[in-house]
Amino acid sequence: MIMTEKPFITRIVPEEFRLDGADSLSITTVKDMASIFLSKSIAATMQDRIVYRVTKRNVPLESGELLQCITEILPGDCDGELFMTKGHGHSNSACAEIYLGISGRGLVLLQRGNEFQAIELEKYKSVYIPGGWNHRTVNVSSEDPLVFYSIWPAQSGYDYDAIFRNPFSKRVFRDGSSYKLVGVQ
Ligand code: S6P
Ligand code: ZN
Repeated sequence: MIMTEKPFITRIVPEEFRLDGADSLSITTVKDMASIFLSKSIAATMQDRIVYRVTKRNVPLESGELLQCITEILPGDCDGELFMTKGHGHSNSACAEIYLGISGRGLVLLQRGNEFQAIELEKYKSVYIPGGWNHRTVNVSSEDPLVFYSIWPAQSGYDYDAIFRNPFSKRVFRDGSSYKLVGVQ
């Protein structure tokens, strides 16, 4: 079994919203989320818009190891539905996760069966996501990016189908200078 042997550091680069020491960058556009935003027709007209960037530090995907990343969700919306991550569950449903707000204002949507919660995320606030809860993050600011740090077990895995098997009960839309949660039929 290959494990991380030596201590290492990462650092959040101020105003660049990325993790120095990360070894992967992924960029998600509206096109990548065509099946996720409610308005498929408007999504089709803004396919190249970047919704979020993730810089992640990889480690061996072994028990005991920890992954970490910075997610930057840009301000914006698709026909009023605020920019957000795709959302997922962990393939290994025993695995929890911690989000720590770095800057901006957001909401963490959490769904387990019929249970739904929306928890506000802001600078220096952490949200503990227990295993078994699907999670998605929404940028509720119309001006600033939402930036947060995540740390989770390397053996979590990503289950992106989980949000289709058990959709979030609410979506988040712009409401003037604020936001509103709208129930999904
Ligand atoms: C990983 C953790 C985050 C998300 C990232 C992007 O377990 O929850 O790092 O991967 O915020 O979201 P998503 O839903 O596209 O993976
Ligand atoms: Zn996760």
